[in-house]
Amino acid sequence: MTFDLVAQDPASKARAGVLTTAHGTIQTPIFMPVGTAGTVKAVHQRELKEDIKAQIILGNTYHLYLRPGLDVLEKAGGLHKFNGWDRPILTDSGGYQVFSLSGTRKIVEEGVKFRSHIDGSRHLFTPENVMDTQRVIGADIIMAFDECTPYPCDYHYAKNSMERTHRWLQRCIDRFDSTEGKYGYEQTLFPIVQGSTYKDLRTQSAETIASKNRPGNAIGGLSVGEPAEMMYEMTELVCDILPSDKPRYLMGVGTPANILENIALGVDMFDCVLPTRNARNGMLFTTQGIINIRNERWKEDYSPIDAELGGYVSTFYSKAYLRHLMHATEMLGAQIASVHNLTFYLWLVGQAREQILAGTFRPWKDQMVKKLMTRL
Ligand code: PRF
Repeated sequence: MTFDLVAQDPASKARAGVLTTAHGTIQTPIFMPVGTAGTVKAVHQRELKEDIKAQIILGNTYHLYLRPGLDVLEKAGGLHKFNGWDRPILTDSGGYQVFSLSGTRKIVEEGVKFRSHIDGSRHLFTPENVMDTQRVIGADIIMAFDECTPYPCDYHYAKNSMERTHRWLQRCIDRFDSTEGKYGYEQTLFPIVQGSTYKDLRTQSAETIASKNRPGNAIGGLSVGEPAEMMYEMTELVCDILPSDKPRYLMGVGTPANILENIALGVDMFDCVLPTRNARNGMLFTTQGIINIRNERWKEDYSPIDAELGGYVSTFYSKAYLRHLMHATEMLGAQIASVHNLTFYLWLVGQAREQILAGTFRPWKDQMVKKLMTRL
């Protein structure tokens, strides 16, 4: 994997780059649609490519390991072959899902013991077996096994957890470096900065992660309920320590405004369930601001969902029709809303990139953040 920086905004820390993986290139800054169980919910591959213009999608080790399981994935030839997505894929390690999804879990030095949220069966994730699992899934970028601390988190818990995440990281690296990809192409391991909302811990974690000298780095443990200003403070501190010639990935972020603010601080990659999850509840992100399509206000609004955004679903279908589908709990409603929101997210990061290349990102961002936060 290689990363080439192509531009730097003069009035912020925003950068534009090109990330090259075995399954193609990614123009950064980029947003990665979340495809937890090997599918971006309610979205066809063809729509992902042609309408949304996704360049990379995310999968989850936790879900794929539990279902369909490693045998099915390995016999398919990996996740790319299984779901038909031939562009880059990144998998999260399970270090977050195991905490947010499984009912009972126990953290020990060895790893995390947990019960499946599907059938209650017992499992153990360790840094080693999580690397092996991600080798079987075959994503281009794989994530280290970490613990994402909750917010708020007391200092001693955060410190102990971070130190364990660092020990786990070394075990991930040892396993990753002594194994090979199963399908003949290169995979890359990204380590993850933790440290909760404590500046000294974040500094220590970012320095530790930077010292591992991997091709890319991630920032975890943020957007877990802390105020946005606190998240930006942590991102800025960490970005200033992580090497500038490597991509920086902020995990699980966020709203359109969060994404623009973090791009301004030097983040290159994002993922979040927000555009797809909220779409299914009727919340749409548009070029005019945020709308709840279920509201009475749109009942007889026959104008396109978002004429300015363009793209197939956003210009073809009207607000009134989508509102009707949502109220009738028609599946097509979830499909249209998901494609629209993802088209918007990919458009937004594409615009950010254009503005960085033109040297006008900072003023554009300030004005855009205000517009996008408007609730219509
Ligand atoms: N760690 C991992 N995945 C994540 C996170 C994390 O801290 C977050 C935090 N927002 C989202 N996804 N492994």
